[in-house]
Amino acid sequence: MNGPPGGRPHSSHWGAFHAAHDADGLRVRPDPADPEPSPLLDNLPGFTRARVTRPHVRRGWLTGGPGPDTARGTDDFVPVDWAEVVPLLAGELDRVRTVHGNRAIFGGSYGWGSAGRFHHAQSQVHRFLNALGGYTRSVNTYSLGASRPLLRHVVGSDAPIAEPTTYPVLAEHTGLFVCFGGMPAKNAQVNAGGVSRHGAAGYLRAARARGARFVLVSPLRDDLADDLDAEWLAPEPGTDTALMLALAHVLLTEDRHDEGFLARHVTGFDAFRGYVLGHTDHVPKTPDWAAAICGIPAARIASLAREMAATRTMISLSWSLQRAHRGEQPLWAGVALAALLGQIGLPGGGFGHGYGATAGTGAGVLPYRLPTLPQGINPVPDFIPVARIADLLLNPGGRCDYDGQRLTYPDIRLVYWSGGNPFHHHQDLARLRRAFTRPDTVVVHEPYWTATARHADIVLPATTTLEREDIGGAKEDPVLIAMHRIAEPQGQARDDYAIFAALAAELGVAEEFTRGRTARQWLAHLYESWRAGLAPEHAPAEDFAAFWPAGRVPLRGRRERHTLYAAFRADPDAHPLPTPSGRIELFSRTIDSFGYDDCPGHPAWLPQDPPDPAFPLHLIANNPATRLHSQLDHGPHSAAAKIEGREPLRMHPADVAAFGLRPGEVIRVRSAVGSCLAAVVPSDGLRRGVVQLATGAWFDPSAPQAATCVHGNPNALTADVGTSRLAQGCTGQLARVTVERLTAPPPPVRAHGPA
Ligand SMILES: Nc1nc2c(c(=O)[nH]1)N[C@H]1C(S)=C(S)[C@@H](COP(=O)(O)OP(=O)(O)OC[C@H]3O[C@@H](n4cnc5c(=O)[nH]c(N)nc54)[C@H](O)[C@@H]3O)O[C@H]1N2
Ligand SMILES: Nc1nc2c(c(=O)[nH]1)N[C@H]1C(S)=C(S)[C@@H](COP(=O)(O)OP(=O)(O)OC[C@H]3O[C@@H](n4cnc5c(=O)[nH]c(N)nc54)[C@H](O)[C@@H]3O)O[C@H]1N2
Ligand SMILES: [Mo]
Repeated sequence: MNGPPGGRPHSSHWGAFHAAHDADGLRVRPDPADPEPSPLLDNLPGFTRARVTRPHVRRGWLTGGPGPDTARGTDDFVPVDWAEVVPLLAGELDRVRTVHGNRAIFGGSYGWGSAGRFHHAQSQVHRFLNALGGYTRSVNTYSLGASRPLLRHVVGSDAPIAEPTTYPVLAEHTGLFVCFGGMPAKNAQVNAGGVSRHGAAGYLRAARARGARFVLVSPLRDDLADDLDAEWLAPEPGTDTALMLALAHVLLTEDRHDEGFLARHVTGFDAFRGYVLGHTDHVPKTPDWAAAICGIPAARIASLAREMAATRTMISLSWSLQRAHRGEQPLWAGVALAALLGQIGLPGGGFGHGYGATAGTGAGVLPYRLPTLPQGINPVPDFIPVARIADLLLNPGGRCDYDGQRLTYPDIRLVYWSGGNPFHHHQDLARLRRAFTRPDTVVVHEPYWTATARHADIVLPATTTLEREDIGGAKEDPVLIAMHRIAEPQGQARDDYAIFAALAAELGVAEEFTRGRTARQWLAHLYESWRAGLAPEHAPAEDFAAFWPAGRVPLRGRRERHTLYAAFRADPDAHPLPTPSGRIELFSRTIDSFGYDDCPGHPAWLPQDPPDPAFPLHLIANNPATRLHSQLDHGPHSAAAKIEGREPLRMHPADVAAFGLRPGEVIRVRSAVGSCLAAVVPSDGLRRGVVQLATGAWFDPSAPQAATCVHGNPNALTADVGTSRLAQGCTGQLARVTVERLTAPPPPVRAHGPA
């Protein structure tokens, strides 16, 4: 028996656990050291369902060969053997790189895949494609598409994301949390790479017990835990920038801003002040002005600004704020507001970006890297901002503005996806379907018959982590976990590594890809070379032979008490920020020089599309409480929240009545882009006029006459446009919709069934 009784050690993005698998199914026991294990663990027993159990090739591709095909996504699949599919795919990869060049291969393959340092699907696919001569890649993420490019200009790096002030410091020092977009407990269940101790909620409770106050600024009340007794201010979605500018207006006109901090630590204050006071555009950003936009009373805006100036205040800016049209602005305005308060660099003050977004944000990070599979070198210079995938496929040779550059889209002939689900993560899925008809060949490695697998030509069955061995760890977590095999591979599923190794052998690059190592030898190699490179005070005493049966080793040196920008505050000349000015840039000459009207040189409230009476409701398409993205949507915990198999749409009871709907009824939600079905759940935890439909229900276009998606995937409704020309980030968080009753019984959901 390996590991403690009750199963073997393993890990996931939502928690560490022990598990055993036998004829009765999967039994999962959360890590005993975890103070608040995530109920997402309850989805794991779903891992045997909806599986791809052998390689499949789309019939039209098998008979007609590679080429654009509108049947992609509706055609049927032919099961084939590994011995047949490996040379077939190797031949196609070779054809594309020889005839069209490596830039014709899109290998960005964005997605979270699974926890585990070696079988990390992105590292595997990138390493493989680099061994073949490279690929067109993607930059940035759907999580933080606007943030990273913007923060590089404003504070010079992504330190607010990577190393925010840690929770123990907040729990001790913060007097007032003003949380734009909340700090949702549902999201802190998850951490990229894993989390063995869920601590965020406990630290916030400790702050509350000490007397800290919480103000939640969000259209949804459950974006902050009930036990924090928060005041709930529910703005119109997408209007936080106006609210922040009005808070700044109060600080400036009442002389509550910190002149000393602004003089020493900030550049561009004059430009920002002139804009806020209305000197440049004759529109003073007063509380009355903002109240008309965001719906929060002017008097409360004014009093909140005074409270913020009088207290040690943490301005918490959620990641969701920037996943929207012009999403750069609320983040930049939030930084500007914090700069005016002058508490940046003080314990518990300033701003944070992403508290509650993941378990790791604020937990403190290790000062060294974890074992990582090297990806090799990609000699192809072409890239896209990640959310421009449909544009790329639809417009070969087309142009795209991005962060001062003008990119040209390569002519993509082959798309390779492993560890991601674009038919989960991308917007306007009907348009993505059209985009996926354009390449010659689409290859997908998947454990499950996701919509992405169904839109491929070649589908290769991948193992889940439960069926293989790996090393689990994250830079915010205190242990490295030996992820033991829990179950045998389903059907003919193979590890991504084994699939790529077979293709590499066929293509003559086996040595480059595998270095002659088995998967187990790679684990030992990655562990030992990592351990050898660590400082003695950090290096684990255990060698691999001791680590593996022990199931875990401690990771030492995590910076648990850290204050963002403390050194910069103390001496901005000795510790300048990596911006052109060395200061926080409230006006950026660089951004200004790009001449983008959708992202000017300072934070601004940019004109919005006028409300369309045909789509009177704001849709919030946020990250789901009951699963990670689309993963294990067929698992018991996710399934339990559905109604008649449809995703729940939360709606204010007054809106339910106004639209003449019944609780639990399956209805159609429609936007200018498409429609989906969903089940009505009344809730007074939303602002009126706002509806909420989480992401992650598997896209099911099986009955196009009823709706673009009959299951409830909100990306059937969201628009495929970038945040701005600066960052081109994902804008999937918000959409304008309407709801309507069905005139016929809803068609069945087939998303989790066989292909
Ligand atoms: N409308 C809207 N859309 C959004 C968002 C939003 O707020 N609103 N949020 C966005 C955000 S922040 C993100 S990060 C994205 C998430 O988008 P994704 O990361 O693409 O979503 P996942 O469901 O995690 O997809 C991972 C896929 O990898 C597969 N997989 C798991 N392990 C392995 C493996 O070992 N090998 C292989 N080959 N496959 C594996 C899983 O089965 C799953 O299909 O979605 C974005 N989309
Ligand atoms: N359980 C679970 N946890 C997750 C994930 C998951 O899929 N499931 N995904 C993980 C990933 S990849 C990421 S990137 C993070 C995402 O972290 P976030 O992007 O912060 O998470 P979301 O849930 O999309 O949005 C948080 C909240 O923002 C609020 N909001 C939306 N629009 C506005 C607005 O205009 N103004 C204001 N003030 N508030 C608004 C919504 O009510 C929403 O619930 O979550 C991570 N954690
Ligand atoms: Mo994300």
